[in-house]
Amino acid sequence: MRIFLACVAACAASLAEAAPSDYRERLPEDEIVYFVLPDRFENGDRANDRGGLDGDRLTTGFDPTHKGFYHGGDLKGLTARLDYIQGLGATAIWLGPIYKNKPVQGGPGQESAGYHGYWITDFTRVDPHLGTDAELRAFVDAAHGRGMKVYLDIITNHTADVIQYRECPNTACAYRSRADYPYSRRGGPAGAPINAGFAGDDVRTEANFAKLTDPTFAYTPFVPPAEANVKVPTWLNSVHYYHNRGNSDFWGESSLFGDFVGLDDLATENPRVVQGFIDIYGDWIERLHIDGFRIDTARHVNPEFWRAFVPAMLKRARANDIPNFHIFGEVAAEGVDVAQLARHTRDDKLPSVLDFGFAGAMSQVLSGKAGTGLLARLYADDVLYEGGAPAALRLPTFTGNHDFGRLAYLLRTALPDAGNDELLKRVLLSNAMLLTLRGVPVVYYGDEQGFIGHGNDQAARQDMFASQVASYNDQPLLGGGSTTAVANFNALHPIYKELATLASLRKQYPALRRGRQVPRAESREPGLFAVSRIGNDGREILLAFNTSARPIVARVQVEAGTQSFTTLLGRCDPAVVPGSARVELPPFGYSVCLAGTEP
Ligand SMILES: [Ca+2]
Ligand SMILES: [Ca+2]
Ligand SMILES: [Ca+2]
Repeated sequence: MRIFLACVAACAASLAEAAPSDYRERLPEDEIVYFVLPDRFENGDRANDRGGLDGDRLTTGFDPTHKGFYHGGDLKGLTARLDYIQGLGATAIWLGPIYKNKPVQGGPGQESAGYHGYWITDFTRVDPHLGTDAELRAFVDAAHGRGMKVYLDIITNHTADVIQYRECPNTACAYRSRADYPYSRRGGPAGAPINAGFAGDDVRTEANFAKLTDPTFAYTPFVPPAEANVKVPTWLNSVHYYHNRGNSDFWGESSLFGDFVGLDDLATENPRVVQGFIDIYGDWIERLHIDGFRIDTARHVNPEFWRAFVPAMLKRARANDIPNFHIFGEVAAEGVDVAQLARHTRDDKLPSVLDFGFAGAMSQVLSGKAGTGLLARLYADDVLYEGGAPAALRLPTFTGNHDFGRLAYLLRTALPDAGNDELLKRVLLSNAMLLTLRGVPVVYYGDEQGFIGHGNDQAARQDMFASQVASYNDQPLLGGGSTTAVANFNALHPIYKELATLASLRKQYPALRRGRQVPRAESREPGLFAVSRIGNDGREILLAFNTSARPIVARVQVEAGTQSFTTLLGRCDPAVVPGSARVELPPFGYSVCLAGTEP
């Protein structure tokens, strides 16, 4: 086995050397994605830390001691760390939004900064905190030079919070529905008639929206004079292109028409808005030849928008010789709700969606709150996606993220009595599942260094470079003696090394990327989960995982034609009875077994 693993590393290295010239030929399911928030990764230029602004943190947004402000990371720093990212086995980078943001938002005492990138004012240029347009180009070129792809994070649902409403100067504005505040009356049914002839927002023509001239149907929206021209392109500065109905309560109609905590919700039914975003993001494809988009808040935009936007982006990509441009949407779903995810591939025609079902199932299965049958059910539902099970091979899978928190944090919360040793075993097991089961694995930066965190959102966005945030630095990392008070780019970290090994296997065996997945074993309680991945050549790879704290010995069904197994990882019993193999796993252990005697 040792000799063989050496071969895996050597083979993978030679593959990687051959890769750079033809990275564009790889299919989306061939990638291993690394998701990074550039502000939190590496500071390559201290001169841009304040984004070219003067003043305190409420002006510049910069305060490296506060988890809600800019910390100084930038594109130059990220570019300098590409060796580290590629060494992990990642083949693509999902870059958090890099467009110019409103530096600081929030009421008195509630301020925080746009360090995360989701509060855009200028959609056409790089935020000065993160660097320059030229530095973004240098980053993309450097990644491409290594055969790595770059996916940009895009937003069309909202801009920064610039528009305010006269009716609620000091409080949050509650959502006002189309029934209670119709487009046809000012400020409610008893108000003056306005917008004569407007046929409703479901008649999505320029002629119809030309009749929606008065935006005071629900609230009286206005832009503070100092921010009158802050948005780019300039059409975005008109309140007419927004819904202006107050804050979403993430329920019913408000999910599409409400402001995301004050962020200005765009009227994405309006053809001018559709064309505006086709131009904005088509231009980024043209300028940088990037390889795909991750779409933020996709479920808060109407399906018709995506049905126009997605084909336009794919066309633009093909015109720029990017045949495998990947687009995946964020449909933030609670728990395991495949129907909701799949709906957005069928109705919106999104090519793919982030697999929130996998994430939801993994936190339950890995914490022992659910048996592995939950995963079996998840995969059985793959047929619901547009394109069925083959389309599910392209779903980006993940176990934690920048919004709801890292898996290690979720497991610690679910298992308060578990020590770090057990937590580490559970995390290592989760990575084996992430890298070998169907879907495109996404590693959230810092997971590979044993980052845990104390919560979600800001608490899950630790610094890779030496942090000054007390509530990050007070926590020992998994798998080593380090904390976030020092830089963590340790290629010898046990989680990093495990991921690199798994990534090598995934690159070497197409069945782990493109092979169909056949269910083999599931359990009502924590215990065995097994599937086979079967490639075009018919050769089987048997994957077995033990989510329980006790050893497992069991027999699982395998292909009738499989006559023996060779160990790729863990321990594989070479002897096979036609149609049945013996599986033996230690607590939280896993095995990857290849049919046949030759690796
Ligand atoms: Ca910097
Ligand atoms: Ca607003
Ligand atoms: Ca919306």
